[in-house]
Amino acid sequence: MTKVYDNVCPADCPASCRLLTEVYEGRIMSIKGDKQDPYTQGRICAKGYAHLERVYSSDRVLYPLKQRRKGSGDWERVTWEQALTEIAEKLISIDEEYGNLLPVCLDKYLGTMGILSQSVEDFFDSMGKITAMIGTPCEATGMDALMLNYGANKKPVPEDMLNSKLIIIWGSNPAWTAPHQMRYIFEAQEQGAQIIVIDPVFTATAARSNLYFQIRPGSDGELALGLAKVLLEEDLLDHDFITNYTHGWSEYRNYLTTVDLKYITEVTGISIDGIYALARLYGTIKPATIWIGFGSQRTLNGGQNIRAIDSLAALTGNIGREGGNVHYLTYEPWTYTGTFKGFNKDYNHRTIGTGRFAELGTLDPPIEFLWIAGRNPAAQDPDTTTVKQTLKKIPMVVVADQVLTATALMADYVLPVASLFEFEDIVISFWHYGVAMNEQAIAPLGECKSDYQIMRELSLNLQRFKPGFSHFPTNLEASEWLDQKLQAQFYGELGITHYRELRDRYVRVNLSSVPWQDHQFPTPSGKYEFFSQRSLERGILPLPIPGTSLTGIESYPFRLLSVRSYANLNSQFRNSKRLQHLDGRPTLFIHPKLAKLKAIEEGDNVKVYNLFGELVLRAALHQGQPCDIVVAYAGRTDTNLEELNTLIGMSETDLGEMTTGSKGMSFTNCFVNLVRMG
Ligand SMILES: Nc1nc2c(c(=O)[nH]1)N[C@H]1C(S)=C(S)[C@@H](COP(=O)(O)OP(=O)(O)OC[C@H]3O[C@@H](n4cnc5c(=O)[nH]c(N)nc54)[C@H](O)[C@@H]3O)O[C@H]1N2
Ligand SMILES: Nc1nc2c(c(=O)[nH]1)N[C@H]1C(S)=C(S)[C@@H](COP(=O)(O)OP(=O)(O)OC[C@H]3O[C@@H](n4cnc5c(=O)[nH]c(N)nc54)[C@H](O)[C@@H]3O)O[C@H]1N2
Ligand code: SF4
Ligand SMILES: [Mo]
Repeated sequence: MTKVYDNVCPADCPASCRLLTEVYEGRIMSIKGDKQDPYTQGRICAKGYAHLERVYSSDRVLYPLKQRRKGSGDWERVTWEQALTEIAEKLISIDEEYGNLLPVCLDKYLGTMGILSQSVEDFFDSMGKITAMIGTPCEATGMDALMLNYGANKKPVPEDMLNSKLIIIWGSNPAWTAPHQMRYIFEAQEQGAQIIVIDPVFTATAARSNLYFQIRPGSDGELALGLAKVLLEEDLLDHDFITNYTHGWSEYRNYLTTVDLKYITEVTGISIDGIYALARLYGTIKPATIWIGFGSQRTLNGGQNIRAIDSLAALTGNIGREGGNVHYLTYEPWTYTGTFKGFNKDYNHRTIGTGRFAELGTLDPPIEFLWIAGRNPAAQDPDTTTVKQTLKKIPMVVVADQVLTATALMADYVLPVASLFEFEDIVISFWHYGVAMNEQAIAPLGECKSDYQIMRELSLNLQRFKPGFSHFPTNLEASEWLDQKLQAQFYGELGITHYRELRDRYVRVNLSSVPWQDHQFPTPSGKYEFFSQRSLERGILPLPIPGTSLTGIESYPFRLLSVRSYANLNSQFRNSKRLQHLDGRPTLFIHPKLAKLKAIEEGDNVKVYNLFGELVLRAALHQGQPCDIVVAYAGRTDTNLEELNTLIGMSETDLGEMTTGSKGMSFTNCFVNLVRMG
C-alpha cells in the first residue's frame, strides 16, 4: 500500500517548503510539493525534488566511520558502541586533565532548520562550560545594521510585497535563492509595480526587472548616499516622519550636502542620470519597499552600507506602512521555538566567532575536541586551507553528517545522520513564519540516527562511565524531548497542546505583518537613528557613512564574486547527479573582453589564483558582470575537488557582534588573477 507522508524541506532557505512523500513498502517513490502550502502552493525547487535522489545516493554515510589518519581516506567502519565509547572517554579524559571542558568545542549551524537538531547545543550545554563557535556565516552584518537603525529586527510578511508600487531588490537573487517569492514580485509587477534590481551581476532576477543597475561590489553605501542627496536636493523627503520619528537628521543632512555625486558615480559605476532616475522613482512612488539581500552585506563595510540603504526608507517615510519598509531578516519567529543558540551573543561558554579557525588553533587551553554538526567549514568558511590545517591539529574531530563532506574528510569520526524523511521534526520558516510538522516517512537507512538520538546515546555512555557528567536526558524519546522543548511558549501561541496537532495544519506564528506601524523604535533615542551613538561605541562612524571599498592590486586585479547557483544549497546537493549535471563543470564566468585579454576561450581550463591558493575552473564567457569581475558559484569545488573558498581570505565586516556575538565575514573581499591552462 502506498502511503503519503507530510515532510518539510529543512534547508536554510526562506521557503521551508512542505513536501508530500509517497512511500511504498518502506521506500520513497516520489516527492512533490503540497498544494495546500499557503506559501509555495505546491511548487518546490529542483533541490526539493533532488532530496529523493540524495536519500538513496551511494554517497550517503550509513555507518559510523573512523579515520586512521585525518585526510588519509583510510576509513574503518566501526560500531556505534565503539565510536560513542571512544568519544565519551575523550570527553571525560579532557575534563580530568584540564579540570574543565574548555578544550571541547562545538561548531554548529543550519544544515537543517529542524528544531530537533537543537538537541546538539542542549547536550553540550548540559556538560558545563565549553568553547562554542558563535555568530553566523550569513546575515550577522545586516542584522546589526538594522538593529542600530531601528533598535530591533523586524520585517514585513512576504505577501506585503503585493502592496508595494515599487520593489527594489538590492543585492539578492531570489529567482534562484528564494524562488517562491518571485510569485509575489511578478504579481506586484502585473499590478503595475516597478521592479528594480541593484546587483553587480545581471542575474535571473535582473532579467525579469523593469530597471537594472549594475553596481560595483561594496559600493552600495555610496549609492545610497547619492540617492539620499538627490532626495534632499529635490525635496522628496517625508518631513513629518523625519521630524517626529528620527534622530540625527540635522547631522545627516549636513553630511549629505557634502556628498559629491561625481565621486559616487566613479565608485558605484552608476551614472549621474541613473542616480537621479532611481532617486526620483523611490522618492515619488509610494509605497516602496527595498529587499535588502545578503549579497550587499558580505563586504568589509557591509554594515554601514546596509545602514545607508535602510536610511532611504526613513527619508521617504516608507516605514510602518503597508507595502513599504525593508525586507531583511528577523529572528522573531524563533523566539517561540528557542533560537539556534549559536546566534546568542550571551551564550554562556568561552566563545569564538564562527569561521575563525586560525584563532581556534591558538586558544589556551587548546582545543582538544571539536564536534561539527550542520556545517561544512572546510568548504564554506573563508581560508579553507587554514580550516583544514586546524582540523588536522585538533586531537579529536567528530563530524555528524549525511555525506563525506570536505570537513568530514578531515575528521577522526564521522557519525551518520538520518535524512529529513527518517525522523519526526518541526520546522519554522524564518521568512514566512509557517510552522510545519515533518513526519517520519521511512526507517533510517543503514545505521543512521537523528542528531537527537546521537546526543542521547552519547549521554548514556557518559552516564555509564561517569554518572552526572552530562545532564542531557537519556530517558526521553525524541518526540518527548521535542514536546517538552516546544511546550513553553509555542503551544500557547498556536493554541495547541501537542505538536502532532500540527499534522495537516497550515499555521504560522502570528507576527505583525507590517512592522513599525506604532513608530516605537527601541533605540536609545526612542527614534529611528540616522545618528547612532551605539555605532560610535563600536568604533564605526555614527552616521551611515561607508568606508572606502577595496579594489584589486596589480598582481591580483580581478574581484572574484561567489554567488549562489539554483542547483546547490551552499555545499549541499553535490551528491545529486541531476543537479550537478544542470550546473555543469565548475565554472568561472569571465567577461569576453577580459577573456580576450587573457587569451581565454569558452571551455578552456583556467587557473584562478591569489596568495591564498589556486583553483582550476572551466571558463564560460559571459557578459553579465563587469570586465574586472569574475564570478563563480559559492559552495562549488574546482575540477580537482578543491574548494572555492581556498581563494577567500578571512576578513571581517564592520558589524555583526551586537546581535550574534561575532562580526560577519567579507566573502566579496577576494581578488585574483587568471591564466589559461589550455
Ligand atoms: N539555490 C540556492 N538557494 C539558496 C542558497 C543556495 O546556496 N542556493 N543559500 C541560502 C542561503 S544560506 C542564503 S544566505 C541565501 C542567499 O541569498 P542571496 O542573498 O540572494 O544570494 P547571494 O548569492 O549570496 O547574493 C545575492 C546577490 O548579491 C550580489 N552581490 C554580491 N556582492 C554585492 C554587492 O556588493 N552589492 C550588491 N548590491 N549586490 C552584491 C550577487 O551578485 C548576487 O546576485 O540563499 C539561500 N537560498
Ligand atoms: N564563498 C562564499 N562562501 C560562503 C558564502 C558565500 O556567499 N560565498 N555564504 C555563506 C553563507 S550565507 C552560509 S549560510 C554558509 C553556509 O555554510 P554551512 O553552514 O557550512 O552550510 P552547508 O554547506 O549547507 O553545510 C551544512 C551541512 O549540514 C549537513 N546536514 C544536513 N542536515 C543535517 C542534519 O540533520 N544534521 C546534521 N548534523 N547535519 C546535517 C549537510 O549535509 C551539510 O554538509 O556559507 C557561507 N560561505
Ligand atoms: S531548497 Fe528551499 S525552495 Fe527548494 S524545496 Fe527546499 S525549502 Fe523549498
Ligand atoms: Mo546563508
